[in-house]
Amino acid sequence: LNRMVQFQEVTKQSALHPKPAGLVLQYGTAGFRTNAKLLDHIMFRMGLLATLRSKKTKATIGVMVTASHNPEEDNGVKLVDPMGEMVTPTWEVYATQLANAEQDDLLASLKDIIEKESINMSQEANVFVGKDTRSSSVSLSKAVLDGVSALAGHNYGLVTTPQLHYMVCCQNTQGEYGEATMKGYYTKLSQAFIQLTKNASNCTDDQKHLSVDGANGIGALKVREMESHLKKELHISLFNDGSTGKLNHQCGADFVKVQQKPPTGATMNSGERCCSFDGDADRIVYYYTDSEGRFHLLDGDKVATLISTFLKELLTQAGLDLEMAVVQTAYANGSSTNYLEDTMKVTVRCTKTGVKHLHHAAQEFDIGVYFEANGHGTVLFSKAAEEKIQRLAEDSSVANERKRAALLLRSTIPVINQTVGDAISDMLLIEAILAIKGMTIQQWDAIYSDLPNRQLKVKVADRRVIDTADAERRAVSPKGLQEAIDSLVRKYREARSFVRPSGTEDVVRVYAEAETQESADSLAHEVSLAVYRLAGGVGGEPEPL
Ligand code: G16
Repeated sequence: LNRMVQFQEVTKQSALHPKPAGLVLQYGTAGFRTNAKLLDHIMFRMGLLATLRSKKTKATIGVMVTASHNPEEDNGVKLVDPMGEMVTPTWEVYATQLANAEQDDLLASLKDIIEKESINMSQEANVFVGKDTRSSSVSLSKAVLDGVSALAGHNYGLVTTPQLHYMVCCQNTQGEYGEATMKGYYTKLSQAFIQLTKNASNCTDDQKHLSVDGANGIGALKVREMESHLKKELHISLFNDGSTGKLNHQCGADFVKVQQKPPTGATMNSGERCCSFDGDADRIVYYYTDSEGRFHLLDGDKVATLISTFLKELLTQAGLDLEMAVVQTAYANGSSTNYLEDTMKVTVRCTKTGVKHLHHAAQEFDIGVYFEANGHGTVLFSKAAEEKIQRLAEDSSVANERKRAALLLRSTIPVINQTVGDAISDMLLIEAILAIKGMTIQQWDAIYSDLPNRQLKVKVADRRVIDTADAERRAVSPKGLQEAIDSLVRKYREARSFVRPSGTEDVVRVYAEAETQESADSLAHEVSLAVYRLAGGVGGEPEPL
């Protein structure tokens, strides 16, 4: 009977969230993403699916309503699995199936998933729902809750994406990872930060100052909430705080990374350290302008290098034999990969775009540092690694440099949000490392020099005609495209280029790097033309830069 009542409720509620007939959407790189007007039924159905996933795993599941770095008019939804990671790929397939079932087939599609996964419908469910600051997020998160409503749910309201991942993990580890409240999150991270920065000597007020671009989004609100917990150990000047500007418009991590220029709204003094979050605060990039007014970007690759250098030095000093690797994607600047492999001698892995792929690869190591060049990433410690560090830190026979290194490693772990990339947590970690190493942003930038690069987008009729292999570094279809790219790349020194269909926008992305900016720009343009001609471009041939 219980089950029947539930299904009746689904039918009743789903009528309030009807699917536009014929609309087909895919669960992409980070969930569903499109114009907010097309998403009401998707949200309702993801509420249903999250409830099923919760019953199946007997654990709390998260649903985050956000379109992250995409424009304010867009929205989207990502599902969060029990340990705070992205939902497992088989369930992405269910998500697409459920999202695209026509209104009359919804119940059948739901039952199909219940059967395939042998879900016990009388099992209790718990779903955490969060949303970003987009105006559409209010009604869309209500639609999610309607989907969950037959069962139990917890609405966190406004949170950053990584905060929601964190809450889910805390809840499912019965508090072992932390307390599943906002206060718990701020307290854990800020106390760890304060503890860690005690190891920095002679830190001046200037060095404690950081300018933060909040992308006019949720990250800005949450940095404000965090500040009082930091006990003046970090002085933050916040701009693009959402009070006037539009979300992600001419600001935020994606804008800064792709445009290679400062966000609007920034008041930057020369040499000053600044960073940008994206619209749901799971990415961060740093930058400064030099005395000649030149802009210097420190992207996810530079962040990964800084963090892995810091950790590797400590591991050596502590005499700990733990295998550390850095996980990147095809977008990683060639100079960063060379530096990591040849100079630092760390293992480097390359995966497809999407933090879920990097996260899994990083889990294979004692310590896995993963960052996409766009600034999305974190550090994972295996249980065994955490235990080894803990034991050494507690060992009273260990002294001096070894002891200090072990204690530092131990205090580093709780600053990090290991569930997913987190701009706030990454910011605290980077700030702590710079303070401890007594390093300026210029010194950090000088670790290696980026190869000039360019990212472009090409509109095509159907981006699915592009198929890639080798972690998206080669195009296997359409025919002739990879050969065309190869011959264009050969024209330039130190050049590399690849193309891939975006999973969050209806475009094909083009990346090129080369010895000079002129070469990178012209290679990117020529590859865009090849995509346009061979993959069904629309809207006119791409113009040169
Ligand atoms: C999402 C993913 C990232 C990915 C980015 C761009 O970021 O979480 O892993 O790099 O989309 O993906 P694509 O090139 O496929 O459009 P976010 O910050 O928007 O959630």
